[in-house]
Amino acid sequence: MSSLNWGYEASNGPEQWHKLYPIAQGNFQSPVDIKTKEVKSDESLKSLSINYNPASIKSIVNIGHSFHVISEDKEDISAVKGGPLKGSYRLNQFHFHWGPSNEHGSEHTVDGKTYSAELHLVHWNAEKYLSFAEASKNLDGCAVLTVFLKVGGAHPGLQKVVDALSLIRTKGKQVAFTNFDPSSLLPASKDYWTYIGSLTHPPLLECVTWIIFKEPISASADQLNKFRSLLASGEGEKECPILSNYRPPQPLKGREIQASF
Ligand code: 3UG
Ligand code: ZN
Repeated sequence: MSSLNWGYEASNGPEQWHKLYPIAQGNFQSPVDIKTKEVKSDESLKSLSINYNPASIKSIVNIGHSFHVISEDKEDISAVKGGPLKGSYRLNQFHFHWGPSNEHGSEHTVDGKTYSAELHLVHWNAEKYLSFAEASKNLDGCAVLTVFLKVGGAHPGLQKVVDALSLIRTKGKQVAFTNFDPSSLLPASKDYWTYIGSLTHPPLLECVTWIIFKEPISASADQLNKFRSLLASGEGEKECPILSNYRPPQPLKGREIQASF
């Protein structure tokens, strides 16, 4: 494994990352298992204020181990504040994690239960820092809103994303993806758990206030299968589908998880 080719295979996957990224064994790593009996209900947690503007969404790109839907990074046209957050956090991109079948795929788990996939809406503290890169070097630098996906009815908002995947089938492909409302991917209930942790893949920086919605959204088996039809290989290379891109839960190491409810 070189710093350029970490991945999710046995040879370059989560069990190997610590060799190049020693922080993989740090004290604030993500994801974690949420043990609901150990969670503290926190009355002082304010309600979240989520303000997304469909005009902030610009493009979708295949990055080889996943795909990102990219939000304009210029101003706070799409941002989240309140809840456990001090200040306003600007949307940078959103992406999903999934597994080889719908049995596994989420990164966080709830009382040991895994979901089929997990959505991450990634934000950075633009009130305090100048860029995502700078923010990610600080414990209060980033905030990731997280939504679990379970198999059920097709999700209309997700379908717009899924329909774009055929245009970015191979690594490095990027196309315009505009006028999409990220709020369409949020569950009805805004009840959440929150804790301090890390990015879930290299560089694994400990910079994230995780905000995890309790209520999952549904996605159809067809929609989830289309995640697995994306390729990790470039155009003209031997086809290699992205079957799995989740890290399993890491030790909590004394951290507390709070509930908003
Ligand atoms: C993320 C997450 C990232 C990363 C990562 F942007 F959102 S996650 O939401 N899965 O925790 C990054 F590593 F794990 N980065 C951002 C990748 C390298 C560049 C900076
Ligand atoms: Zn992620």
